[in-house]
Amino acid sequence: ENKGIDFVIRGMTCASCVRRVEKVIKRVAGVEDVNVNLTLEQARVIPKPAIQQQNLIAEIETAVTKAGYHAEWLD
Ligand code: 9UX
Repeated sequence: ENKGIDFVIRGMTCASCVRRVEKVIKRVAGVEDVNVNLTLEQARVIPKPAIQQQNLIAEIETAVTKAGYHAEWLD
């Protein structure tokens, strides 16, 4: 089983924002794939197998913050 991990993403206002956020999330080790939805202000991350979810969540939140946006895990 490899369920997606969902985040609220704040601060995106255009399609280039979406591409930026997708790019920084994809660069996080442990991320298999990501899809960002501007309208919903959400990202769905597919983790690589056998990745510690809590570590991955923290790393994604940090990476998105460094890019100038805000990510918050959707429990
Ligand atoms: Mo679009 Mo987003 O011109 O930071 S890239 S607003």
